[in-house]
Amino acid sequence: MGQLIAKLMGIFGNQEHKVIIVGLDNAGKTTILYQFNVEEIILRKTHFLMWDIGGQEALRSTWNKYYSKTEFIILVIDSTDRDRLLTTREELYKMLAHEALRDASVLIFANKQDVKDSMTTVEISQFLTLSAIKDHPWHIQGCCALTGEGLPAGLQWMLSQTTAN
Ligand SMILES: Nc1nc2c(ncn2[C@@H]2O[C@H](COP(=O)(O)OP(=O)(O)O)[C@@H](O)[C@H]2O)c(=O)[nH]1
Ligand SMILES: [Mg+2]
Repeated sequence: MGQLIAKLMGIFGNQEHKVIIVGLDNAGKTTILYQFNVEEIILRKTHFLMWDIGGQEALRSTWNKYYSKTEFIILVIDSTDRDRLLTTREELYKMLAHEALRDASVLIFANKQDVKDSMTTVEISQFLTLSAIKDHPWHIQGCCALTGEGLPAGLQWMLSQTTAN
């Protein structure tokens, strides 16, 4: 369980950042990781270790085993899946309350923006009440994992967070 997907994106000094990718099954996590291959240039000064820890219900209870030393949580959302946004919301707040994730920044990918009638980032932000999250830096980015659109912008935000502190 929990497949280590290490993407070496270049190493700058000893900078190494652990990223966990979470989200319900079918959100687009695997597709996003596949696209990250093309992000080497943008991120060549930073080395992100990406963990895709699976999203099926049975796996979600194991997420906390992977939290230690995590600097970034990438939460991938299927923006077409209105029915399960509540579940995502519950999982998000559970994670944010976890001690091991106290210092983690959260990047939310509102994926599948190419699909007509998908929820917008504004709708998702409101539903997840992101503006109420004061104790973690967070950012929401619309994307399409199939084309990669939006992914560089999300990763740039992560990069800006690594240099911010
Ligand atoms: N239309 C559309 N389909 C997507 C997008 N990202 C992923 N998918 C599809 O959604 C399904 C689940 O994607 P996958 O990466 O396996 O999700 P995971 O379970 O989170 O790893 C696959 O059929 C993907 O092709 C997207 O941005 N747009
Ligand atoms: Mg997958």
